[in-house]
Amino acid sequence: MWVVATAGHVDHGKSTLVRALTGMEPDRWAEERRRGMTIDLGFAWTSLPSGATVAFVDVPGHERFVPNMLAGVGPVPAALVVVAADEGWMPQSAEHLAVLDALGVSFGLVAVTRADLADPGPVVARVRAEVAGTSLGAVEVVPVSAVTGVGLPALRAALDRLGARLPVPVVDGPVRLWVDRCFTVRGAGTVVTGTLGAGRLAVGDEVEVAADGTRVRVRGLHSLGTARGEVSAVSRVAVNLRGVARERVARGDALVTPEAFGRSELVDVRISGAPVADLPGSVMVHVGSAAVPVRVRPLGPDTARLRLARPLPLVVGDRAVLRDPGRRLVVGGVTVLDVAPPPLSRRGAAAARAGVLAGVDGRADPVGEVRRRRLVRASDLARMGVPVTVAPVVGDWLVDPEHWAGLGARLVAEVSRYAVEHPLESGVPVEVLRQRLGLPERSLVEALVGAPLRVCAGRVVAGPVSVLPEPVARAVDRLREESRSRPFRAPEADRLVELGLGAREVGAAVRAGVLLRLTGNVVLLPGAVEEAVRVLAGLPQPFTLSAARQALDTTRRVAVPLLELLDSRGVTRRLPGDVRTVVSR
Ligand SMILES: Nc1nc2c(ncn2[C@@H]2O[C@H](COP(=O)(O)OP(=O)(O)OP(=O)(O)O)[C@@H](O)[C@H]2O)c(=O)[nH]1
Ligand SMILES: [Mg+2]
Repeated sequence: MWVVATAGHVDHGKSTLVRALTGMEPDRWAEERRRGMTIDLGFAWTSLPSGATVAFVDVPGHERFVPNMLAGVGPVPAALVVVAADEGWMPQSAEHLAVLDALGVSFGLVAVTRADLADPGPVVARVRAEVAGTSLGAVEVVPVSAVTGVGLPALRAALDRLGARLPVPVVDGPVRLWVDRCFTVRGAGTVVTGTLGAGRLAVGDEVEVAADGTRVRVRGLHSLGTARGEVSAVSRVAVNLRGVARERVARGDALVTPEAFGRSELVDVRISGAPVADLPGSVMVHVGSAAVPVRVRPLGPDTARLRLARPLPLVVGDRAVLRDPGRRLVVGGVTVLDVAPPPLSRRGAAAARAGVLAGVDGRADPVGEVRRRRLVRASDLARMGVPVTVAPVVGDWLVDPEHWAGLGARLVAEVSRYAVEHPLESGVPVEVLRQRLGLPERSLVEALVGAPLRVCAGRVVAGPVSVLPEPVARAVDRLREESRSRPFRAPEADRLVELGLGAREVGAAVRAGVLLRLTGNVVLLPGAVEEAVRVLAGLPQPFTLSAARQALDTTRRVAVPLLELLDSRGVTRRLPGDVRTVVSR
């Protein structure tokens, strides 16, 4: 199926043409039929000579209803522009064309309607000229009369040619269905409709209401008035939702594949059609079927940061329209460049950001995106609409190679620095390195470690690799758990045996640096020594063995060799009278 939206000035014959092509009534409301004027979006469809189905989203042409028009064309990438032969080019002909251009719509054709009322020739020429400079470019222009039927076969053939040029939809991709209508059906509940541009929906699927992330289940599906078990893009679709109150969903919301989209309130964009400096500070942004107030913060000559009044499931490359509702004026087009931009808190950050954005064009650029972000999760990148082509360094973390090399160098430096700061410890806790390098996860530190450094029992240590047998590593882990509350209570000999730590195993653990031997089979965890110094330094100086023992909450069995070790390392000094002081460092 192809979906085409109409566009054009009020009363130029859009709805009449859709009616003539489809035999269906696009003006759904009694008020519309009474006034002979489209107010809200209409939907109709027909088969073309090729056998393909084309569905129309018929929009209102009246100036007052431009927001409805925007909701109709926003999610639809092809347009049927209508201009009346007897009236010619009019204000909303121009405004609707500006909207299509702002959205970057490049597939379309023009019908010069009411050709029975005036010679369409001059209007055909004018329209060609107006359209040529827009994203639509050179389009077919077909004169038609809905009254006499002249030109309708040619228009059908032209629609077929247009449809054949439309890009093949990504059916395996995530769904983002912009809601253009929402209503209740007695006995079925809430139904929303929209144009499914990518992906597929099936009855029973779980989808997310983008506005608040609520998960809902698809209870039923209709396409072109027929119940369906599954619907693939491109398609008009009506989705019956289970357990959602009618008030919870509205035009401008989107149903999305769970977890597949972010919610952006801050986006960096390129502006077309007007210098950024000329934009009003607050306008409406129209994207998909949504219309949201935004604050515009100029960055570069054609780039800006938009702050949205409510979050939207935007992706890089999304096109949107900026409109000033007060002046009823389209003020610019938008291409989304970044849906999760960095804060601009430092001085000069805005100018620097403008420099970065100058080199970004809204096309998915995974390598550039990783370079700019330096470190990013593949899943987050995918949520921004950027396909992941870069291999992760660990888990789903993608890292810019240059940044990674820099981190590696810093890691080595931090390990050396820590060794100087903490001479009694063997190695640096991975968590300490994580914090010093400002990394979000420990696994990244571990992935950074390379020879001659290695990770051993939660620490990055230098030296030859001595592989600790798995059972020994596990036993040391248990020991670490057990001694957490009383770090200076060395495990008794029989507890070591119970844990499977015989003399040989203890020896291996000591060599690997995960246990510290005070004497014989009196062992502590390496961090305990450092902690002991801290505790002892807090005592009134000098202190006795007994005071040290009590402060450390341990026994003579540990306290005696521990203090001797500290003496030998010059951390404590033994004074006459069997007292000690901590040597200030
Ligand atoms: N003679 C003649 N009249 C036409 C033709 N097409 C439309 N009309 C008339 O033009 C008037 C407006 O037509 P609509 O189809 O309602 O125009 P529209 O563009 O849908 O208008 P809005 O939706 O309000 O923007 C109606 O009275 C139609 O009967 C045509 O080809 N020939
Ligand atoms: Mg109409």
